[in-house]
Amino acid sequence: MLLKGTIIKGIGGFYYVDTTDGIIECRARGKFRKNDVLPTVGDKVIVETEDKKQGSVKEIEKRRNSLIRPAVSNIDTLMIVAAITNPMPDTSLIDKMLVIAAKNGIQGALCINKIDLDSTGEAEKLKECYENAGYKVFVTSAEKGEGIEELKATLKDKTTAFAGLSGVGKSSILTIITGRELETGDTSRIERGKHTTRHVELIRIEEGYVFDTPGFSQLEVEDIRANELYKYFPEIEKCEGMCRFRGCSHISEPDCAVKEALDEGNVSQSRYDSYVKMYEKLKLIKDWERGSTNGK
Ligand SMILES: Nc1nc2c(ncn2[C@@H]2O[C@H](COP(=O)(O)OP(=O)(O)OP(=O)(O)O)[C@@H](O)[C@H]2O)c(=O)[nH]1
Ligand SMILES: [Mg+2]
Ligand SMILES: [Zn+2]
Repeated sequence: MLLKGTIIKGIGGFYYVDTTDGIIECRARGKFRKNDVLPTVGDKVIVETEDKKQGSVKEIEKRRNSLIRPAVSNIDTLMIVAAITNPMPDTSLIDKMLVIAAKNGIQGALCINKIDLDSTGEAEKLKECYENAGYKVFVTSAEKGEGIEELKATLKDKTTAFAGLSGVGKSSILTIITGRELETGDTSRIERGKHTTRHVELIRIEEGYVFDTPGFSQLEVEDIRANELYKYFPEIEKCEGMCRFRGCSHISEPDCAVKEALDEGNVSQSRYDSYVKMYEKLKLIKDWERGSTNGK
């Protein structure tokens, strides 16, 4: 028989598909590999099964979107989680993730966790920086249970992937939100380079879905032309058409509206630095080298 479902987890060549008849363990059939489409957690699929326990993925429905890091598909929001400390916020990584989300038509948002460890008001500064850039920002402490209700409210009727550095508290937050005991790890383990969450997992909550994903720190933005990068920085995009030169790179040209916004504090230095760093890297990539990072 054929059943419709959603891939909620993939481990060791098996995919676990949530259907109205329960969770079915599936081995992906060869043809998807040949087509270069790897089943991804979040995929809507059709499963063939005899006993409603084991089966095989027969078809993958066309995706709304997909990301490689974290490997998820069909999401509404990428909730980037950062910690005040242990580990320190990596704004360069956050900005790259926001660009990749926007490029794929996914809403980006930020969750600043571990605010119980904030002794210098760092959380407020970070919040202001990203709110000024146009993003929704949540401030939480999974340890103390603070800010979780506000965060939960934004997940309603949406599919949200939680992503970010290892140890920021993604699984800790999602343990509270889902009521599921997700594995969390102490920070000494993370300092040794060990991630706690090893697999992407899609979890149904009362009104919506959330993904817990493994932490990562390396990420490259490649499939964007340098001269289009500004579109994925909302506060820079606002300046479009206001510079003296058309096609201004907003880096070294005179009378640049973005540089003015930077001087006036309407574009933050760290966001601008991220823009410049990404721009310089993207400029080195030739068009023919630009592979698609979407959908495969
Ligand atoms: N002080 C404090 N510690 C926290 C908070 N949230 C999580 N932690 C701790 O941080 C450590 C890492 O938390 P995890 O939830 O495993 O982090 P993760 O982001 O899921 O990490 P990976 O699965 O490796 O990507 C654990 O020891 C948590 O107890 C918080 O709000 N405050
Ligand atoms: Mg985790
Ligand atoms: Zn400019």
